[in-house]
Amino acid sequence: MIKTNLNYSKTLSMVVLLSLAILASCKKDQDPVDPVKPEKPVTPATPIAPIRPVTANSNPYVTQFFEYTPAPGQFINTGFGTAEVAKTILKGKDNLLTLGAWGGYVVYGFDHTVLNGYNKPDIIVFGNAFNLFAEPGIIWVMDDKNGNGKPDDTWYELRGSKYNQEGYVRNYTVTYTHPKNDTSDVPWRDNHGNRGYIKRNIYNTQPYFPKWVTGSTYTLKGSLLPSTNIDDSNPDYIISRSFDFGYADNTSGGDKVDISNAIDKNGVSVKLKGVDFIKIQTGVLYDMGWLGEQSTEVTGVADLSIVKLDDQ
Ligand SMILES: [Ca+2]
Ligand SMILES: [Ca+2]
Ligand SMILES: [Ca+2]
Ligand SMILES: [Ca+2]
Repeated sequence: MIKTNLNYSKTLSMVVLLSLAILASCKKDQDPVDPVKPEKPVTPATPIAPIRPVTANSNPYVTQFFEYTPAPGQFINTGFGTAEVAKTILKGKDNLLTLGAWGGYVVYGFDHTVLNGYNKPDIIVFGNAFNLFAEPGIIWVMDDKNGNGKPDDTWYELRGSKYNQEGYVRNYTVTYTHPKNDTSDVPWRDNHGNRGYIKRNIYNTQPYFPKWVTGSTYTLKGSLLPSTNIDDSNPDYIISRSFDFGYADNTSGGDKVDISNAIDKNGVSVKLKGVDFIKIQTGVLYDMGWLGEQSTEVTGVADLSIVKLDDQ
């Protein structure tokens, strides 16, 4: 508080000094005028999140697991879709986690603050995308503003190439309903009046609705990406192209994203010095026939400034 007040006084005195300087530069034959007062009170700057610097012991990969809330999907409740599996993603990129259909997400933290390097990407998210088979996921970041080590501050979406393009919807929600029996498709409805099913396939016979979700429904929230990447005109050869940039599970070899693309809930750019937490969320809602639902996968998340990559 004291610091904020000091900053406030400092800012105010800067404004007054500046006003005086402008006055001093005016011609002497002008009438003296009162020092210019700002039209609005100067708002103290929002508190700056504490930076946890990189040290010799810092891990380039995420080291903390906070939450796994997938949407229903063909690999949920299997060795690719439980909270236990989500933990195996930490400190490397050797395991595979699926987030299920649209809106499913996972939250991780770094053991240091990932700084926003000027004019360059800062984080790499590894998935299992390959040529003509992308399942783009939206990446959200958070700085630990209150410094308590928990992701309880504000999430900022990282704007990717489909931001504000046709088919992109912010403040989107989907409610999934527990089917009457575990061998049924999972019904969903969104907040735009659409309905559908996360359909079962012959390859995966376990329940697709997360077993640990209690209650008959749950609702996921986020931003919807267009499904314009998918071409299922030939059901035997369904393809799902990569978007240009900015999403998880989008290109083979990992997707590099820039913290400078952070936007707030109104879509306004946010300047972040660095981030401590990351959330990855399936972005496309689409049933790809025998291939199952579009579902983002994550195999690892790393700080580009300290990770050693094979291609570097
Ligand atoms: Ca950057
Ligand atoms: Ca916090
Ligand atoms: Ca998938
Ligand atoms: Ca995938």
